[in-house]
Amino acid sequence: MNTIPLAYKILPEIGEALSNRRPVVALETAVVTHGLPYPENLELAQTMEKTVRQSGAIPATIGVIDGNIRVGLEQEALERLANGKGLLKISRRDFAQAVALNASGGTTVAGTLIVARMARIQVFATGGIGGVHRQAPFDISPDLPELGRSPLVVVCAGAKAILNLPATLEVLETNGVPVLGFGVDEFPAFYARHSGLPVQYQVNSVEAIVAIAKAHWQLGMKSAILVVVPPPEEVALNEDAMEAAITTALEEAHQQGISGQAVTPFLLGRMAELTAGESLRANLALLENNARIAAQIAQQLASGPALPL
Ligand code: PSU
Ligand code: MN
Repeated sequence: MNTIPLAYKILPEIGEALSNRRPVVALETAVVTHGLPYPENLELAQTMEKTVRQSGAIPATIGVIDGNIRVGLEQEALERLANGKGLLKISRRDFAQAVALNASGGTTVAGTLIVARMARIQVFATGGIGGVHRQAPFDISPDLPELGRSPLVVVCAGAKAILNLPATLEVLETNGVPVLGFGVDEFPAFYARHSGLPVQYQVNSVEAIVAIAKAHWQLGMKSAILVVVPPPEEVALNEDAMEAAITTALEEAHQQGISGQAVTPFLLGRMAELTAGESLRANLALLENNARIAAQIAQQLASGPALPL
């Protein structure tokens, strides 16, 4: 039987940083290909990379270009993902198709975790993770089981508010993922700061996050640590306005028979329209905020002795 050589490329700057134990932060690209409109998506990807650098770490934006799994994307590759046609949304099930058919696409949280793990990156910044869908409780994002098997600190603003958040927290627990609130005791609702759901534990410093992450992995746990950060106050949506828009978007998705991988992009797109761009503004600001915090965590993690991973 023929096997396909795993096409995997890492940019030299990132490879060097990793071998010298310098701080690196992984960034996803499904948010570029399927989460945000052009040109905001490209600007966002560039801003996140810049923020990571300014905060003292090397950005490793992950995606698939012409069947090559890439750790680090040059400007041209990033532009293709932001503005190209026929791009895949790549989670665990989708890599083989992309590699075998020389396709290109953005990696989701699940997809990015798989690649970051191969590259031994320990910190990852994203917006909102996937989770359990409200109308279809059997539709559980592959992000959740992947968090259960990826030893990384993942910084996010909770799970996207379009989801069933209590069920999402339950499935995180099932998968052994500690959920730490950064300066908050409540799970944020992505666009909004409050969900009414408690986090497992509130941490008030980067040092505390790193201490817990190290203990977790030294105990032999293979799962991620989820650090949740509410969106910045100035851009956060009011909870009631957000819920009203979500209800409308969910009804439309149901009426139009949207299913599978298309559900999340459809809902995010409609949210932006229904809130006259406010959800988009919040989304961009929280992504940048998360990139900055992730870089600080990466620095702190890199400053101690190497972990047995
Ligand atoms: N966060 C955002 N926008 C996004 C996503 C996350 O702010 O578009 C993407 C992530 O890549 C996440 C994916 O992994 O949506 C989840 O999709 P699904 O529900 O189909 O698993
Ligand atoms: Mn799904």
